Amino acid sequence: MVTLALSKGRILEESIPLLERAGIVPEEDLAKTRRLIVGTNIPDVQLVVIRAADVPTYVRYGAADLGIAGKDVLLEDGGDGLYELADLDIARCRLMVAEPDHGGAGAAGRTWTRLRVATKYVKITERHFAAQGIQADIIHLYGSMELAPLVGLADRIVDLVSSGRTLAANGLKAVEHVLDVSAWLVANRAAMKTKYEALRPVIAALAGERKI
Ligand code: PRT
Ligand code: MG
Repeated sequence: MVTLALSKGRILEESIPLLERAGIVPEEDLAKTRRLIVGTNIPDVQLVVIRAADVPTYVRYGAADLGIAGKDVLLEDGGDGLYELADLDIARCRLMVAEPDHGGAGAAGRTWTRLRVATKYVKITERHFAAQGIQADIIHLYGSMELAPLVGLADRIVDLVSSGRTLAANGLKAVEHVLDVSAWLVANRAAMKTKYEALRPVIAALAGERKI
């Protein structure tokens, strides 16, 4: 059995047409089903649909042989035990540093001195600022980073931007580019040795070389 882990949410939306082009047809509508394990038209291929941030963990431990995950999630995870096989060129966006358009609430009444940055991407953000010689205090949030500078929780945020509408709607502007992001096909390192014959056609189909 080959198990492919898919990221829920916006990567899933773009993974569905990718599977279709690869000739892999899920037995249930992935956008609607409540099942977490879904079989496919290929007898030895099954899908698991999980939180985006959990994909590297499933693949690392071999609970899934293959996975589709954003480069943002992979870099933050560190990628131990994984091979990054192919850029699937879906779910494209940019990881950016952003700040209030007009100075913001943080600056005036604030009691802290060091730069405060709110983000879901603690490791990537630490590395980004350290590379510029800036010691930033990183505030770890799980979502809605755009709110943090508006209520004086942080000076800046590091978050994903695609159309730019979310930043604009909250009076923020992108000031630095951190990383170009897209979803990648990843594999468990051990499975690439022990199950290569089974994985090969699935990898080739997903990477767009030939239908399964
Ligand atoms: O539910 P969970 O907490 O696990 O994740 P989530 O709800 O934050 O995001 P989800 O599951 O929909 O997908 C996350 C993955 O999609 C990321 O890891 C990226 O690889 C990829 N991706 C691509 C994006 C975006 N584009 C994106 N624009 N993930 C999030 N966004 C958000 C961004 O955080 C911001 O709030 O969309 C907003 C900005 O969009 P614009 O168009 O207004 O600029
Ligand atoms: Mg979500």
